[in-house]
Amino acid sequence: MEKEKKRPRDRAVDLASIEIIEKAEKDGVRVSFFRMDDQAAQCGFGKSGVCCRICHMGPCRISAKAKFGVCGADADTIVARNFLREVAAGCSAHSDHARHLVLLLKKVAQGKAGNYSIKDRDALHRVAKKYGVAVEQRTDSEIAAGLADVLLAEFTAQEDHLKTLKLAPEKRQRLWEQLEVEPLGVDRMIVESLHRTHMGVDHDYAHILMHAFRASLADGWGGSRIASQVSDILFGTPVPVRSMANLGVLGERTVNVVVHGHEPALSEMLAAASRDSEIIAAAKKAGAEGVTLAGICCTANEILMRHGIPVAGNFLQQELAVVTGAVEVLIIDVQCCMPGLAEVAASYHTEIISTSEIAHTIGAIPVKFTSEEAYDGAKRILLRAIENFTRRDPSKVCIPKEAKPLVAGFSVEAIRYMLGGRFRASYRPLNDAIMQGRIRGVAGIVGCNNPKQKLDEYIDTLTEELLKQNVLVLKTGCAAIASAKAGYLTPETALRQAGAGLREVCEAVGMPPVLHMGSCVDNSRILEAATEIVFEGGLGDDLSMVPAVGVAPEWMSEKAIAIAMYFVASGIDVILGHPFYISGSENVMRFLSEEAKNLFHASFYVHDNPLDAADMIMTIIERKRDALGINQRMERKLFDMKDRRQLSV
Ligand code: SF4
Ligand code: MSK
Repeated sequence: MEKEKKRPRDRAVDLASIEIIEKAEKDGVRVSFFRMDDQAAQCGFGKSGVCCRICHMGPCRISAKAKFGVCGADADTIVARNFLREVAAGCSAHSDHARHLVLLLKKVAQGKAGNYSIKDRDALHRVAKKYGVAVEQRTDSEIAAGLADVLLAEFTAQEDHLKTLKLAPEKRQRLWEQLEVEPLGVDRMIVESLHRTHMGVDHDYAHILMHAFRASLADGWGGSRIASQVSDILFGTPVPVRSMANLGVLGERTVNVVVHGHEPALSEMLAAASRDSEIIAAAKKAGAEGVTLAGICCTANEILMRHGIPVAGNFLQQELAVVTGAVEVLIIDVQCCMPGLAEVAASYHTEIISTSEIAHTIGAIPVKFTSEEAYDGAKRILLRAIENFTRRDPSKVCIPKEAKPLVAGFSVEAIRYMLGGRFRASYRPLNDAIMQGRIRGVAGIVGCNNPKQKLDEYIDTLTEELLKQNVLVLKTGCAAIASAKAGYLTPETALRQAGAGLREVCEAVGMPPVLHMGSCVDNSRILEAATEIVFEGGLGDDLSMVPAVGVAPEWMSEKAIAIAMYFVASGIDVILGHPFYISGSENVMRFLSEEAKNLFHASFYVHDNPLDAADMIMTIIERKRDALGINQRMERKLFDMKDRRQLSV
């Protein structure tokens, strides 16, 4: 029997996406949702992780008939090796992103980086001190040069453990030491992952998985943490900022330039150049009212957090933006940029411009971008978009009306100021609210979209449910954009959904209950916020004791696997909306769900239903509260004026 055809409203929850999926159908354009249908019967061996093509005696696949590959590898070895390779790829993506930023910091220090500069001196000094780089009697350039060298050594260290590990709670550092999972240099950890999984090297699934945890720590406490810190130095530490999200941010009468990918360096320059009087005059001359710069995925998050540039959409909306027929130029760099974009763009006037040396796409126009002349390069791209505006075909244009207001920009520092005020900035009010039970705990909802799931549905349902249950929600990546589109990133809407305790605390300190903390590399900020909670005191002396959970509801990328692994290795339980490709090995599954608990005091849970996930999250949070003894204390304690005053400092 033929499978029932999916309707656009079965594929997405937001009206803008539904409208444009319908348009894609009418225009006969194949976007990811339809290509997913073509892949309907996905390979069972691949899904269960038992397909091995690591050497050319294979490919081998494990089945009831063939329990071993040609070399004798069993399902445990093959599944674990494939898994480690995914983790390594995820770590490499974040870490290469970080490396480019550190190299840019070095160029800035040398005065060789064109219009780039140190935007946030406080961040420079703050980070330098954390890494033991002298700041007294030194110029900013000298500090930046010293810091860049220390951070570059985090990638290349051969025998020393990552310095960034020292930013973790003491108890967690001791645990990593005891388990021998303290990573050496990031590059070494990734190279070693590939070596270990080469044919005929590491065959013990548990040993392989321990290295997967170790490599992931090099990402979470190394690459990702470094990327966030250096971005703050170069582009500014985010503070709360208002903006809009969804395809409706595109302009009917403006030149629409959409940036997509992950690296913030070019988009920072585009943000500045789009306000250049020469560019505005050129746009007007071409018959447009101006230039609209908007973002997709995590580049969107980077320039949203720092400039309030609007967000056109999350991962599965990248092609939909093109299908509106109203995008003059879509600029891509690295990670999550679909190769299908060029084919979709061929049906419209949109030009796809790729700017990363390491990422070319057939059908996209490669434009070399150097830091030395980044501003002029950004202007050239904008002028190209303006020229292309004259080729826009009005008969093909359909811009949905939907765009929701939002507040983003919640860095760890911004949260500290909001909680305590400028002069008494502190996480104390948050810790107190958790101890008193008004906030039950914290959930980090992160990650991508995946056409296997209805776009944003799981993320939105889970967010709504956790707010009701008085859980403070931290967001990054495409999950944050989903919440923006659903209206949860405005304090007003989210507060209406929040339970009484959470609402009371958020109103008292002037903080929304859903906090957008940045891009997927900024998941390190969630770890940092959890670490602040530990340092503040009263909620245990390790991350595993804090009533906090990580969730990746609609994840798809290898980076998401690396993130999930470093959360667990840091002591924070992770709920996945769908499983890893490991079901072919009972041992690997047991190791990640049970043994990890013994080792790291955290593990993985899979729930394909968001309400079941919410139940699991509440169970974990309440278990941790019980272990801390704060549930009993709360029963005895009535709120008094002193408590309230503490919350409003
Ligand atoms: Fe097959 Fe072993 Fe080669 Fe993998 S490494 S392809 S299991 S022979
Ligand atoms: S962009 S990794 S789809 S969050 Fe960071 Fe979104 Fe996931 Fe890419």
